[in-house]
Amino acid sequence: MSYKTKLSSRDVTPKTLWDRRKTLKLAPWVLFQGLFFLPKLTEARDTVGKKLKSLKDKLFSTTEPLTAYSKATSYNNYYEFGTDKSDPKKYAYQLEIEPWVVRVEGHVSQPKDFTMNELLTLAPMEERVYRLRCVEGWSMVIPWIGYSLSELLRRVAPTKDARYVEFTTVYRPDQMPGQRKPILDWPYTEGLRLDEAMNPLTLLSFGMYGSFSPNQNGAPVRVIVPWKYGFKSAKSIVSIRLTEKEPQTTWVKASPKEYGFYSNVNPSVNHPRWSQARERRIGEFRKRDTLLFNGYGDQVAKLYEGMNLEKYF
Ligand SMILES: Nc1nc2c(c(=O)[nH]1)N[C@H]1C(S)=C(S)[C@@H](COP(=O)(O)O)O[C@H]1N2
Ligand SMILES: [Mo]
Repeated sequence: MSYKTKLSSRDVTPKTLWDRRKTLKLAPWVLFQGLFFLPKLTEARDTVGKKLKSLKDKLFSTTEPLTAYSKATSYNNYYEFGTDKSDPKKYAYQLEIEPWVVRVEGHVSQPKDFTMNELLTLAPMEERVYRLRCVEGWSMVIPWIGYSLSELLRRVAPTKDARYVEFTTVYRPDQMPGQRKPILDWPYTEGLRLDEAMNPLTLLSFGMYGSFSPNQNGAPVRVIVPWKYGFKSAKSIVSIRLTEKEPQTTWVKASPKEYGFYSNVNPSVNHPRWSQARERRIGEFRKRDTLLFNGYGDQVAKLYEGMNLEKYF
């Protein structure tokens, strides 16, 4: 395999974040110049990162046209930065992603704090073009970069009591304006059953479109669970805990009638406020039919054999 990285944690610092600091030094001058310089400041806030090398995966990748990078990075749900779809891109630069440590704990034989450098070199990076569908009815096709979460979980050796995995997003109200309001019960947590987490489709992701992910898309590390509604794919993760009991999740706590623990994409089980039968692919005008398990049934339908998917929604 041609994979090689010797990335230091410095490499995770997006170049333009550094540029931003430089730009801020010029702030008094810019203010003096007047308002028409402001768009430039906003531009400099973008946290688009450095290139991140990967091998192209064909097995799991869709060949559908990609969502435009500009759309995928500016129309997001990341409530820690606000509930508006444009808030994450506006405010996510405030999150400091270096240094970063992910604690893997709970029912594992070898709990460990992983540094970003350890995570970035743990397994070969793959580019996987996945669909991600939001429960609100929009979807995107994104070339994510990462490797199967199972690579990480295998290394900590889950014990026989480990049946679920809980993901926790960073809690930093000083850097995340949405966390200063009681929008959700912070920090954001999500969960999967262990066999779902070990399914090769479940991606631990560091980048997209050939580069490290911008903050609004979950930098420096997140999961992508492409057969479930978008909110199952937790961003900016600091803890991965293996548990015996089904973990409480933020959305189930917020509204158990609307959000279930499983949240598998299912066109025949509607959300109380939204039909799940169809979806709008960002960048397209006409709606398309939503597919069971978001089209990943071949890989994941067997996980739910014999389960009533209306009860376990
Ligand atoms: N921590 C955290 N993770 C989150 C969210 C959030 O509000 N906070 N929103 C989720 C939802 S609803 C969606 S649709 C996806 C969107 O991922 P993307 O911005 O990378 O497209 O992120 C998910 N992960
Ligand atoms: Mo979503």
